[in-house]
Amino acid sequence: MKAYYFNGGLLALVTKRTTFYVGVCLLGTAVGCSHRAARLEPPTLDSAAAASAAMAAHDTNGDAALDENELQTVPSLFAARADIDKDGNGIISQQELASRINFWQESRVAIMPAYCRVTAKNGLPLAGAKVTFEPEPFLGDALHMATGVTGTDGVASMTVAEEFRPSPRISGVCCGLYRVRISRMKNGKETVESRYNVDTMLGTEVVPNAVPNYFFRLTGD
Ligand SMILES: [Ca+2]
Ligand SMILES: [Ca+2]
Repeated sequence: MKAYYFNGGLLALVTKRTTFYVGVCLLGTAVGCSHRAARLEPPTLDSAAAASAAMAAHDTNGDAALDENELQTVPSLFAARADIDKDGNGIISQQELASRINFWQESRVAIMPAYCRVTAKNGLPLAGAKVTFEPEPFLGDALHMATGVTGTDGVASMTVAEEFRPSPRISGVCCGLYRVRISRMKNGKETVESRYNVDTMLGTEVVPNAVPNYFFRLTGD
């Protein structure tokens, strides 16, 4: 078991990557743990600027909110809409998005483990697929792309590049909104439909302190 320490006293405990349904345990302090703490800082995001940029890019009718039709163009927000739409009116307002970004920041979680399970149309694990989490452009350049490759169990352990990690032993993804691309090349050709990679309709939110499992079934229909 590995322990990841976060500045501010939050701790996630994660079992080995081959176990998809891992547990995340949150502790108010690191008291009682024998592992050595690594000081990590979460990326700094300007929530107001990011929410404004999201509206500039996707609010086509100019009402400072994203309705269901507009959300269809932002896979990550569409996937996370139930959690971000706090007043439950079916639209994500500029303020609701800014509040969600503040929620990531206030969590003080610097990096979260993330495990993706990918299955093919037949429901079986898709091995050898490259999974990419690409930060939504409206979040600016503070977040970094994360990648992983699925094993025979269809599970990929996602991480940012080593240069963005405080230690090679610490891997994971920063909290945020990501477009998800899944690619599996064979003999130089892409075997996964474009709507899962170059024209992706997949997205997700990496939520602080949530169970770090992400499931993508490529339905092909
Ligand atoms: Ca709108
Ligand atoms: Ca709302």
